[in-house]
Parts: sequence; C-alpha cells; structure tokens
Amino acid sequence: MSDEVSKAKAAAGTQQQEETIFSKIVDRKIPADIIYEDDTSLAFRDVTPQAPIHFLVIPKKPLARLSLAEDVDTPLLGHLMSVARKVAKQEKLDNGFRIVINDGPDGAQSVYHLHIHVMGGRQMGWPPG
Ligand code: IU
Repeated sequence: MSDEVSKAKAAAGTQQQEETIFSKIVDRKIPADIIYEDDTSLAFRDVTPQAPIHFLVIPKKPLARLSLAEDVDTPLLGHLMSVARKVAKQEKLDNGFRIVINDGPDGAQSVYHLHIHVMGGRQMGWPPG
C-alpha cells in the first residue's frame, strides 16, 4: 500500500472533524506557501509535490468532501474551478495540467477539507493509481 493510501485510510476516521489542517492554514494558525487568495478561496503549494508545480485550491468554508457539497455550493464549486484555471495560468502551466479531487476512503482523501489538486510541469500518465 502506498504511503498516500495509508495516510488516507488513517484519516477516514476523522471525516467529521471541522478544524482540519487546511482550516488552520486559512486562519493563518499554521504557515503555508499561499499563491492566491480571495474572499471565498485560497491556493497554496502542496508540501509534498507530485509534480514540478503542485498546488491546492480550497474553499475557505470547511466543506469536508465533494460528495458532501449541496446544491447551494454549486457557485462555490464553479469558483474553485475558475481559481484553479487562473492560478495555473499564473504558474505558467500553458502546456496543460492535471486536476484531481480525491473523495473519501476509496478516493484516497487524507485531509477532510475539500481541495482541488492542480499539478503540472511534467507529462502526466493515465490511468492514475
Ligand atoms: P488528499 O487528496 O487528501 O490525499 O491530499 C492532501 C494533500 O495535502 C496531500 O497532497 C498533502 O501533501 C497535502 N498537504 C499539504 O499540502 N500540507 C499539509 O500540511 C498537509 C497535507 I497534513
């Protein structure tokens, strides 16, 4: 089992927790390399990058996972996608990039605060693991 998958399995029991490490980043209780911020979202560099450029786009509101989003969250979800696009441009990922959202135990989600992974700067493979 990969390290990421074991971390995800260990995290599955903490899904209901409101104050995740990402909420602490939003509240500036812990540092992160923040590359974009607006009223409802934040983007910061992943501490364990899986590509030359790897950042996360998160909502400021602590929505645990995509599958728990509600219809009222639709504009926010669209906004996060738009932020991913804008920051990818800012990061000069003009040759393309990969977007990933891990959801729940089978999706290998390890932090239960919704986040969009944006990775680029190298050729991606398919299928993912
Ligand atoms: P996942 O989709 O929940 O598996 O991704 C969580 C990501 O959060 C993973 O890529 C971690 O490297 C990343 N991360 C981070 O950037 N900063 C942190 O303090 C922690 C995790 I904990």
